Amino acid sequence: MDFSRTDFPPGFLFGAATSSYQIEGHGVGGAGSTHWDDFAATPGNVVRGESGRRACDHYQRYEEDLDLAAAMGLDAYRFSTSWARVLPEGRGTPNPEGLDFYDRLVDAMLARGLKPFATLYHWELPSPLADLGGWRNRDIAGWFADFTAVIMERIGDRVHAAAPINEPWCVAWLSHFLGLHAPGLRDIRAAARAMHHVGLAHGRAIQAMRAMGMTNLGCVTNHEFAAPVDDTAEAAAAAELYDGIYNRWFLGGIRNGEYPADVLAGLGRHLPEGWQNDMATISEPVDWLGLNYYTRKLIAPGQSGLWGDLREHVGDLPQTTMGWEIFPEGLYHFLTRVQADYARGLPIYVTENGMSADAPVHGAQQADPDRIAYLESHLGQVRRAVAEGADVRGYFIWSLLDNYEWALGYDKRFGLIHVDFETLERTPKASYDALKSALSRS
Ligand code: IFM
Repeated sequence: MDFSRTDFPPGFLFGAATSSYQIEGHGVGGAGSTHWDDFAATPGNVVRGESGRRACDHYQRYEEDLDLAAAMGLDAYRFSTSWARVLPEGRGTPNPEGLDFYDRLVDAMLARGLKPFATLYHWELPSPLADLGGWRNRDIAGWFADFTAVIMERIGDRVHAAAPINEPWCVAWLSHFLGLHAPGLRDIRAAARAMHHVGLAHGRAIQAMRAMGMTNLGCVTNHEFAAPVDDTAEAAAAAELYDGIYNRWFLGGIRNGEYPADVLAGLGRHLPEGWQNDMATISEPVDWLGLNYYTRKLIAPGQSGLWGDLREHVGDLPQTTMGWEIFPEGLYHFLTRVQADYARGLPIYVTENGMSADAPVHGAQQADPDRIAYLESHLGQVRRAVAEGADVRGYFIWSLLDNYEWALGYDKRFGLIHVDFETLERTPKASYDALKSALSRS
């Protein structure tokens, strides 16, 4: 990779990101059942019915994984805490093994000089809370604040930074309107409630952490560049609405205390009564903004004529094995947009960026030249945004390890480190070596 640390502002952090359910192995350590276990056990939802039961067995191999992260020269490690591992019933009595695990994990990061960036929720809702309506139930904000207090009582004194919820769009829209992630609902009222309650839970968690004296609290939203599929006015309107639902709803709530009018026009009548009274909590001040970015979509209106019926098309740019187009300029777009419209003095982190790729083995080495090119081109767009005034303080690669890619099971490989899911052996890929040598360059 053709860059060195001096190409970025002083103190710029390079990191890698993972999440609990995708790597830990939820079958061990007393973790409770999650709605992803239930979703995966339902035929047709997940490739081969795969779950996170064993995953990468990070729960028992975290020392080896953090050794590899530190040896790469990373400054920070973004991880998440599983609600169901800490509170198997979602509420009530904590699982001491779960608390001990995150305690050890944070200490292991610090021992290796890795700054811990914690995310409280990366999608594994405890099944007993799903039984109560999950993200459709307003009470989830309180349950989540209570979970926040329990886990942060244990590790909050040592994490460098914390954010409540990873990718609210996935938690709400992908899972309750599109039905592609747990709980697999396709229902506009459920989606609207989840779109609101996820923000409310975020705000309540920020309040809980502030009350404990924690600092450096942020949010992590995901973003997709939406372009009209053709030059019709209908396609332009569809892309604009897609952008509103995906890219403007959550940051609008969190940073401006208001939802975008174009999305409210369709979703408003499905929101819970009195939602306006929650906006002050949702917009509780944060200290940094984290952006996850991977691709662009070409958007067309759907056939039904119903509000929210939007079709995604793939253009003719090179694609990853997810079928996602590679569009680095999109990262520049979002960094400069967030700087202009939402940051107001807050620093920005790229909290996820990376690609899935199959890596042929050459000798002992997993060759992944496409990933090297992807990372290099996106880092180039970060530099471009920084040169134009965006206050970007760090960049986290998704992901440290090949892992459980949700509904796509173990087929899609995002890691800098190859994982053999039979033997669980870890093998650094060529991208790992390329990054390591770039980070050591002076
Ligand atoms: O694997 C996911 C992760 O859980 C959230 N952000 C996108 C990644 C790739 O799909």
